Amino acid sequence: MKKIITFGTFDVFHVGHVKILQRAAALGDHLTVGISSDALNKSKKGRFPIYSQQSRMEIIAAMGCVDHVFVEESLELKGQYIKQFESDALVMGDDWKGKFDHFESQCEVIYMPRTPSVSTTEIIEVVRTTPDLDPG
Ligand code: C2G
Repeated sequence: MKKIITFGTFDVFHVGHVKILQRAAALGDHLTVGISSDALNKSKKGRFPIYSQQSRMEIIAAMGCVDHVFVEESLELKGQYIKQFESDALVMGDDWKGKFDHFESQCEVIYMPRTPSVSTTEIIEVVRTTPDLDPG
């Protein structure tokens, strides 16, 4: 059985997230997803995600292609998570290209092309700046 692991925040869930999870799952038989904790996001991006860690976990866990979810508490623990979940391959979007090559001694490392023209940052910006969305 080939076990895949991937990581992400998956805030304001969108089709780019769906696609990477489906494509990651298709590379093996079992998919584990590490969801960045709220605290990790705050330290990494300077703000909390829009959706709470609990909601983000529930959304990802509800996907048919996902077998297991857990909270990623620290970026530095990736090696330990790969070991703990006995992952054969680490899959990440290519915005992370080259960043995780040092895990090649532990498992296969695969970068997948990002889905173009969709991002959480852009969705937040559109909601923030579109007057027609303002109920007031
Ligand atoms: N993604 C994608 N296409 C998009 C947007 C995102 O393929 N249009 C992918 C990213 O490349 C990533 C995954 O979806 O592999 C999750 O994206 P983010 O939530 O932005 O993840 P990030 O905050 O980069 O967290 O330990 C690493 C971090 O937890 C990754």
